[in-house]
Amino acid sequence: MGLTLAEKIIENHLVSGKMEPGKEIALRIDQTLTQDATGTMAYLQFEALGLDRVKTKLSVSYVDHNTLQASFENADDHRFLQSIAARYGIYFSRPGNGICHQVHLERFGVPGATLLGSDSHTPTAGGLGMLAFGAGGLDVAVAMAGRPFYLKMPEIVRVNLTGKLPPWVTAKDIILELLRRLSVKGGVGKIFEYGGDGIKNLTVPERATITNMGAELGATTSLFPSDEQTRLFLKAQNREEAWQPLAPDPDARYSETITIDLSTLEPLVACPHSPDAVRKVTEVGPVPLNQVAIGSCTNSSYTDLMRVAAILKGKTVHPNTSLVISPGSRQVLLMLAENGALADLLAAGARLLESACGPCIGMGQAPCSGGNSLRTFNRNFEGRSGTKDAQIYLASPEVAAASALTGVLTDPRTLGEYPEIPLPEEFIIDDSMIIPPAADSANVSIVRGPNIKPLPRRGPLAKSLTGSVLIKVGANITTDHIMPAGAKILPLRSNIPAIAEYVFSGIDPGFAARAKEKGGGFIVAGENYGQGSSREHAALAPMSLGITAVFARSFARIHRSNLINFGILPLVFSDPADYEGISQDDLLHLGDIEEGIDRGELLVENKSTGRKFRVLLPLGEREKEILRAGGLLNLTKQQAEGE
Ligand code: MIC
Ligand code: SF4
Repeated sequence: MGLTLAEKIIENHLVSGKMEPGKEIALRIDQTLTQDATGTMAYLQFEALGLDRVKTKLSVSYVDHNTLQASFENADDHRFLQSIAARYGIYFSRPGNGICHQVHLERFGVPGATLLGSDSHTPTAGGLGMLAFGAGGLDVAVAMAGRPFYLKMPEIVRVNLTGKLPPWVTAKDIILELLRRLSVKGGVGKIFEYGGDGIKNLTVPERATITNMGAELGATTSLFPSDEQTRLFLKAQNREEAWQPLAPDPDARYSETITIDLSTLEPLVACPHSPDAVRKVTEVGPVPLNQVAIGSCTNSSYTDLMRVAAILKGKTVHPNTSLVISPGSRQVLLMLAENGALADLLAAGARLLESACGPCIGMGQAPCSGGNSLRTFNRNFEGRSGTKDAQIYLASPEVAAASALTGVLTDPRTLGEYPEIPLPEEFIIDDSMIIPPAADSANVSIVRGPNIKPLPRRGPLAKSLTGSVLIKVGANITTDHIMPAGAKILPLRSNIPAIAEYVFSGIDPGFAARAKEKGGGFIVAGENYGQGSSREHAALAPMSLGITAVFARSFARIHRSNLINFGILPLVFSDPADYEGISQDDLLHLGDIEEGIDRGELLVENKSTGRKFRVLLPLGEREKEILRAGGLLNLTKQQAEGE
């Protein structure tokens, strides 16, 4: 029987386990990436493992999230990251060089290799035929130490793209269509492998828009084959030697096949407050827009912004709408500057931001109160923009540019002829903002400012747990709800005691105080708890407040792993109805934790109501070991000492 492309790459990197869906597998990781908001913790953890140098083929540390520098914290983090990169053999992409996923695609990605990144959109590199996963910082630290990455073997779904996109309909509309069909839970436990004759016209940046937003489906990752388009992109990046052709076997077997006829698609938009609330632009109608924001790791490539420039050229942004543009990388920005497109954007009234995540993570450009903002980004969770009551819509750069001119949500097909922008034959190559690892790394001293606080540690596994339900939340709670980001909170990512004050602050400002007063306790949640970002702070900060278990109807993959990594029990209601029987402040008791970990099941007593119920704790062997050791850091150290 033939293999899918994902299976071929997995087979090449398999350290242990069998490629059977649901079974635990361990994969050798070739490359890692971190960004600053998750990187500081990842490197503190790597440091705690006591190695002299990273053991990957390539590791890159990017600075793209915390670049506002409203106070000293961000700059302290940057300096720490630069010194630690030099010390441990890591490339350092300086602030201003661009968004990690965009730059990685341009300068480092390799078809057929594995990539682990401490950011949920790491699968962007799948657009280049790379098998790329998002994970918590600690998982990345462990991979930098040369140890494998463990995951459950996903099911492989084939997404068959047929036909050709009509003018003004884009790669963003393909992934929005999938979100419309499958929802933010539709990809859990799955790899989406793209194929069909429709892919041959999609360039690597377009493919990367699709694999990037596969994260919003909850997918483990997404993958395109490595073909002529891949070769052209790598050649234009002066990296043709990294290319190899890669494709699934003709008789590969997939768990499911989804077909999208590209010629039937229309411009789509995700409405507030979820990336799967997708409708046709024509159906939603002319929503007035206070802001249009173009950028983010989803849609800020050279070709994206060239199309935007072509649409705006000679015109003026609507007086009621603020247009902000953050180019994905310095390469993109340099090219726009050299060919004059930047002048067209500025002349039209665009406000230029630096090449970074910016408004996507609430780092500035918060919309006005109650305002509507149309963005080319990938997430529109409530409050993420920095304005609690703002309404965020997600669409393609073409829809965004057309709407910036009219001031209302606009179908770009009304603009006439579509500006065809081919992939350039050569990108401007200038890696001077990427600092290679120091040659005399052993002599580099690591610089720690006052914002770099020591790693919080946790004790061994408890025999039994008694505590209060500190909060009860509904379904699809994101890590932005648990551990918000934005200009005020994000600078505290290296300072767990300080950031812990903000756990659940957007939905329950009293949470941290209550957790401290009660000496910790439990969280109760509905389905898909912890979807969205990979930030391990959504586990680490609750851990530091004494959270020892989360009861949920189901968990999102990365967050579940993060909870386990920090020794927090991710418990699943065996009868989903038991969720209804619990209230905030109920006192719960869990006995015999160790046995529960072995058996994958625990008995819970609700001391407030007298009810008893079962919860499931389905764990792989490795996950059991992590929990028994009191977390992944403890386990990795124990293993290293035993060798
Ligand atoms: C995001 O898009 O939410 C982030 C910010 O990039 C996160 C990482 C983080 O919280 O630092 C992600 O996607 O993993
Ligand atoms: Fe940055 Fe936004 Fe991409 Fe996250 S989704 S990496 S915040 S641009």
